[in-house]
Amino acid sequence: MARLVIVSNRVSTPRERLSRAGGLAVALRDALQKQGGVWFGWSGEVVDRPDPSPRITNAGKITYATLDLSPVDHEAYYNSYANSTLWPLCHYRLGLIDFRREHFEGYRSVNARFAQSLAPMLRPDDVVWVHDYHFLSFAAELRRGGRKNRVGFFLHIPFPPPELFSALPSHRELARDLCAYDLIGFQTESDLSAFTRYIEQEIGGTVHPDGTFEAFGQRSRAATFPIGIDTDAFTGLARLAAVSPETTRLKESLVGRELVIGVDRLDYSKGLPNKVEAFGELLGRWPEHRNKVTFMQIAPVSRGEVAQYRALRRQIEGGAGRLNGKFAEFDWVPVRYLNRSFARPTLAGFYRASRVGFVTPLRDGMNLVAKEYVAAQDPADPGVLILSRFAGAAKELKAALIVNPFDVDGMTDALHLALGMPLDERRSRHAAMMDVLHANTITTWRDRFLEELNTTPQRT
Ligand code: ADQ
Repeated sequence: MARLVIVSNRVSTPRERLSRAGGLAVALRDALQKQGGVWFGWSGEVVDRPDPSPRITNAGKITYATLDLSPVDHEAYYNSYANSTLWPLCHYRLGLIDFRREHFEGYRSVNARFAQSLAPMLRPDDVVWVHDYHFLSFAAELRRGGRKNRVGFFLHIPFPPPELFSALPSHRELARDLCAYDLIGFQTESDLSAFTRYIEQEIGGTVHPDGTFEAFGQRSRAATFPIGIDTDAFTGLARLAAVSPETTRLKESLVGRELVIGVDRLDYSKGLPNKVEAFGELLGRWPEHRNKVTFMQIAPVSRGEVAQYRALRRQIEGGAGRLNGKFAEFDWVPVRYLNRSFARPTLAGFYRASRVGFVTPLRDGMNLVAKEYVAAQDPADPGVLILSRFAGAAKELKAALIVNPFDVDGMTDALHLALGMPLDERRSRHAAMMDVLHANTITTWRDRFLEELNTTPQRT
């Protein structure tokens, strides 16, 4: 069996505890352990003079290889181009894009440096799987160095419609780089169709019904691979966590009140201000929920160095503070807002203790929190998932209460409906969603992608 090489911005090293690592990291690590291989990427460190050769750690059949970034590269590649240009663009937020040619050049030069650093470690038949928007140009740089390996790419975030993507000043160069991959995976049909429309309309390429396409004189293939979770493992975690000290303390603190839970990175794509507003509307329109329901939003700060994230944080703090000031009682605070993350078993227990999972991103590649919330429920007395129609997960979890996250009134109605939903309806919706989560797990996703990549004809 050919060796597998995983490339991702952050590498989940053996030192990282599995309780923090998450289903994706575990699934990739398992594949590397089985086939033998390399996990390559950024160490997470920023240093003045980065070593050009990767830092190597071996554990079992896996070699972990990581590089540091210089402060200049970190700013141009990570903070600027990846997180202030590509991230808003792919989440349909043209108004938030900050494009500078020098950031694009910095992004490409980090892609080039990383590819050049991996190249000497590559064997001719290694299969390379690159993850996410940080490395759109990685395969092109490997090809420039003469590598003919099978190289696949999976985009974890949405691909925007051609009308938006073509607003990016460097869109053609980036698309040309992307076409150096042999297989390009998207989360949903709408991402795939946005990409193939771009190839046809903007580039004049040809797309065939099986997803293969020709563009920029290269041949590649695009397909959908909706990411899943380790469903049974997460259900097991939640079952155990139902009686953990943290879950017990949480339940005691509610004193019989219902809990609505939100778990998101603090990011403008996640629609947090609208959620807080909808919860406030609920208490305003239906006074019977006052003092009976608590909304707990867990939102660890991410990308705190990017200005828009700092502004968002202030906006949510303001919204939650006003709402609490208006409705709180001496023994009840409507919104609990926590800027911290929790270990996965703790989260699993919190999901299970919540009557409503409130997952309403404005745009999201998939959203695994939605899937984890469903898997964590007690089938005999499950909670209700409220899910944005603009999360990739809504294409699969059709039995959720699907809402438009821009429609605060509609979200308020959904909260009211969810809190009053009868047990038999909750059970049947939950069972329908569990069928979906069992049919497409993180293992199914990984194996399907690797099988398709392994059977792609190798370049000569
Ligand atoms: P994210 O934007 O990070 O991921 P999401 O899929 O919701 O979004 O979460 C990924 C993981 O992080 C989940 O396992 C979740 O439990 C964990 N997580 C989120 N908030 C947390 C918190 N407060 N504490 C602890 N853990 C937390 C990107 C894309 C998504 C896509 C994933 C995977 O933006 O659309 O689903 O990649 O492809």
